[in-house]
Amino acid sequence: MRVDVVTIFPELFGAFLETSLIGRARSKGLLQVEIHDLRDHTEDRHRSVDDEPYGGGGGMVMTAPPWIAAVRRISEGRPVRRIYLSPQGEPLTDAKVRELAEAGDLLLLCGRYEGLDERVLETVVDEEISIGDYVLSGGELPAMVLIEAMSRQIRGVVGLPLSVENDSFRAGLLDHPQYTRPAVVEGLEVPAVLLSGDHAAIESWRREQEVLATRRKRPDLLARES
Ligand code: 9WO
Repeated sequence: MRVDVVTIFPELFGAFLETSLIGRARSKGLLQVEIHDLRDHTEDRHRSVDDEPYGGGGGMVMTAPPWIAAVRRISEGRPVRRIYLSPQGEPLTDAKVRELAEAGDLLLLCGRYEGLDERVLETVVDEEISIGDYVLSGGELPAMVLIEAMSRQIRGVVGLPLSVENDSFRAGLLDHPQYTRPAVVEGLEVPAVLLSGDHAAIESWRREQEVLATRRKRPDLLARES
């Protein structure tokens, strides 16, 4: 899968793209990520990308022409889903991540300031996605969240297929608690069943813990199931 990203802060993606999971996916050829500087698609001497909002109100709005030029040039002649990351978007869920990971190539628009001129959305954006109900300073972190979540769903990216299969949300439940050495921490022991060697008992304990954790921390997930 190929993901193109348009931003005025391309350097924000450097360490992210080189690090573990994403770096491995890219070097295996399973994921291709191309970062584009919006300013490379401006026509004026100052490479400007923002202007005052019509109607006043302060702050700055990103102008339409560089965005329209960038998106058209990058997606020319191939099918690409063009996605704007914004708080006004459709909420990102596990199901949506899986859908996008299988959808083919994507182009992510990372806005800044008070957002994009609405005519960009009307002409070169297919959908708007939100990673949660809060406002950040731009769409770059949400783009990285989306890329990382999708990359985990691409076959061969995560080492053991089991570790994705067992992920939280696969069954609509939260994960069970996890323990590793040492056996005692601050006087707290590991649940005895995990040391029993009884794999069936361990499995049923884990399933029970998943339901208990979900009921206690995210009852809305159980309500959604039934
Ligand atoms: C900034 C602002 C300042 C004064 C009054 C209103 C305002 N709205 C915004 C705003 O929403 N800016 C956004 C910054 C414009 C689009 C890029 N930015 C962004 C994306 N912030 N948060 C996101 C985001 C994206 C996806 N999921 C969650 C948050």
